[in-house]
Amino acid sequence: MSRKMLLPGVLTTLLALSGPAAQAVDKEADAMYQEHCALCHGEQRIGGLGPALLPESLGRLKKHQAIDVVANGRPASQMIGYETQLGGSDKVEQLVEYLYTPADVPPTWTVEDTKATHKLFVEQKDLPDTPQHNSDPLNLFVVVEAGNHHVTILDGDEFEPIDRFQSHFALHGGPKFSPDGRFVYFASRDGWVSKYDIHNLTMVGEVRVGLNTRNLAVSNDGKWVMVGNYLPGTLVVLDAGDLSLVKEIPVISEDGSESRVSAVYTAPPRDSFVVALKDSREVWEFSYLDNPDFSPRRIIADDFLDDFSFTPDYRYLLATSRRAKGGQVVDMDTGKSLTDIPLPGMPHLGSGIYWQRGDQWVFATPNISQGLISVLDMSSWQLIKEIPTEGPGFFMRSHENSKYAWTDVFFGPNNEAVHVIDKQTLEVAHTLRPMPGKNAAHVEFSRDGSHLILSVWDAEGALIVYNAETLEEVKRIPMNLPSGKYNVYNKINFAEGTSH
Ligand code: DHE
Repeated sequence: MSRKMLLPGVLTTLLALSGPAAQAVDKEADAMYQEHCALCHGEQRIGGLGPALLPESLGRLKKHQAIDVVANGRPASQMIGYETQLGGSDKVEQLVEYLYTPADVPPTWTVEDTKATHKLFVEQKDLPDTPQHNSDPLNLFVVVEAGNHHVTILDGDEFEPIDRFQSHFALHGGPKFSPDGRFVYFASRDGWVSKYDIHNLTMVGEVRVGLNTRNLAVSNDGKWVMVGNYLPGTLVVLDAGDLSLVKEIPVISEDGSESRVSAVYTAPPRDSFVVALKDSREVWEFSYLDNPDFSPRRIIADDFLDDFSFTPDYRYLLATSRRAKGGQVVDMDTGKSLTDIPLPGMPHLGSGIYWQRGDQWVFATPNISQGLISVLDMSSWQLIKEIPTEGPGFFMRSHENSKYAWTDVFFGPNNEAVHVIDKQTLEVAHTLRPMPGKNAAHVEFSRDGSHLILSVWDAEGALIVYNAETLEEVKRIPMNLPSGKYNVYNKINFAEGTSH
């Protein structure tokens, strides 16, 4: 089969390009790949029906896991096992080694490629504007199932699924909602952006905007979606209505160097997107009022700022700073760094939350490389406390109606534990081990904060619903690697205690 027959828009572009060979490619493995894998994963390994199989995309999959998938297949997917067809385990290992070797022609992605992938499954005007289900549309949870790449829409009162559908491979970052909560937008690590209608329980459309995507944000006027990419280093603006391409913005710093995008966030009170750049000492802000060209405002930072959280009014940005091996507070109005903050373990900052403690507002975040929660005073930016945990954590959550903040122990031997922290005393009030031996992580509260859902992040895991006050288990729903959960009301209100 000719290369151009498979993915015309994409491959024509790729084949026209050449680049320096990064590493000698194993010709025998390449032949195995072309015979058995290319049809679904693309002849240039950039993905097709199946995910991209490039080192840039496989970073999260350990080689032994890849060997298992190639040999035995992936349950509940179209990926079958290939050990026999390839001729034994040595061949499987040889093929996997090839997948982890950079391509001889560096992959590229262009505006034409994006346009060629754009699909609308249904015309929005043909869909009813009111919910076609009986659940409270604002108390639904969108649950990402990482194990077999599905999404469940869960009723937040009964905790019963009302829909379940396949997602693109490896969704990452929180799905983001239209301001009225009707639509939800997903980004996959492979660059796919999908739009789903929660009122009609139907997928509206999709488009692929890059080869390796970080996350997306939706403007608070509901008009725009901005997506940040590692590969290529671009920001992509889509029309939030039909996902058509509005603009692709190459990320070039003032000194002319290129950068990847770490993450993009919406700052509702500023009517802007704020972008963290991985390889540049700049923060970019895109106002979407009177800025039809989406020209960036460049804030020149003292350091490389990897990832952000914000104060509730979005006046101040809290960033992890590479040089300071901690954090920095940047005043978004003046564009000046205000102060360094002590964040010793390079947190997954988007996970930081804030709450009122007495008459003081505090910001708290887990740290990826140290088992402690950093709690800071949001007016003086002084460290109030480092709360020791049983290991480094990823996520933290609370709700304005709850006296507790929940955090996980994502890494290390104690990852079965979740800590429930008293928001006033800043002490660990309870430590739960919902499924001993299995990683418990990521919590989201219901709209009124009366209940919360915890993921047991395991192939034989579960969603566990707790009463937020008594901490009693209310329900357990078995699930394959449930990861993030997102409550519509909390998300569209940028509620206290949840991620933005
Ligand atoms: Fe995430 C959110 C970055 C690894 C699961 N992650 C985010 C966000 C950023 C980020 C910037 C906030 C954007 C947003 O929500 O729109 N994550 C990174 C990394 O840099 C890191 C450490 C390495 C990487 O390869 O990307 C990383 N993240 C992971 C994982 O290994 C996790 C645990 C599993 C996975 O799916 O890859 C993971 N990240 C998540 C989840 C969110 C997230 C579930 C959304 C959290 C939320 O509640 O909003």
